[in-house]
Amino acid sequence: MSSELPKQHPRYQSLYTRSLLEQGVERGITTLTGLVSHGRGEAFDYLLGEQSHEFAREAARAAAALMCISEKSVISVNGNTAMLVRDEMAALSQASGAIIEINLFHDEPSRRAAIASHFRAVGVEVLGVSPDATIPGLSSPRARVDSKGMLLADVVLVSLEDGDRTEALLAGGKKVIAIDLNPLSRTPQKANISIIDNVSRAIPLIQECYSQLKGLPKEELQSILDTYSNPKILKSAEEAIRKGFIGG
Ligand code: PTJ
Repeated sequence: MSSELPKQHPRYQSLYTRSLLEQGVERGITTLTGLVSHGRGEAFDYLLGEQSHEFAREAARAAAALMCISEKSVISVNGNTAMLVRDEMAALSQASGAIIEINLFHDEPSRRAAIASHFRAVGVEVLGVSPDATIPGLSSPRARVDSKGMLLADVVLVSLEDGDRTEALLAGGKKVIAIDLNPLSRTPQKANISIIDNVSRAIPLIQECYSQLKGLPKEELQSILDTYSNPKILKSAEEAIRKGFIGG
């Protein structure tokens, strides 16, 4: 499908991204609901001018500082992010030592296996192929986790989902970094650090910041976190979306 897309089309990137998710559905990785979620994300991204804003950069820097300090970080992957940012997640995992764990809302063993083999194709082993534990206090299928993964983590990076798991992870004493294009969504509202940006740009942003911050003294990293205000970031993002993107 992607080979048929005209590269000179003004919306080529958008068409390419859609075709990736279409392939994800065909391969049993992405759900049909995932396509609906993507459409909602696209609308917000359009209003943001399809570019990373200062509020996303600031949040990505705080996220990287948190990952630098963290003892054990986990990057959570679902059916959309597996297709959109597999290579970027793999690179961030390699740079930071964070583990990648599958976590699904529409849970099917075949989807877990398909996502794991999609990562294995680039040499990455992920957790969550056969979940053997549950996140306490969470009734949704997202509760099903690997006992060696996010349950033991101090920092969890989540993208594109509803807020229940974030609340349960926070209640379990973990710090949550969220990536979501909708600042009004429950996940970014509840998370400690919310990157309001397209996941395709947000993961490379975190990685870029991580490379810059890695090796800084813990006090300097902590001061980035102490001066960070998530409510301020959410307010700036909402204002940018309400104003809409002009020109560029
Ligand atoms: O693979 P599964 O079974 O775990 O299911 C994954 C989906 C995405 C279907 C599931 O988590 C879901 O239904 O999510 P929601 O409730 O639709 O929330 C998705 C959020 O992500 C919305 O706020 C969208 O605006 C946002 N979003 C969509 N695409 C992107 C995005 N945010 C960042 N980057 C995107 N590319």
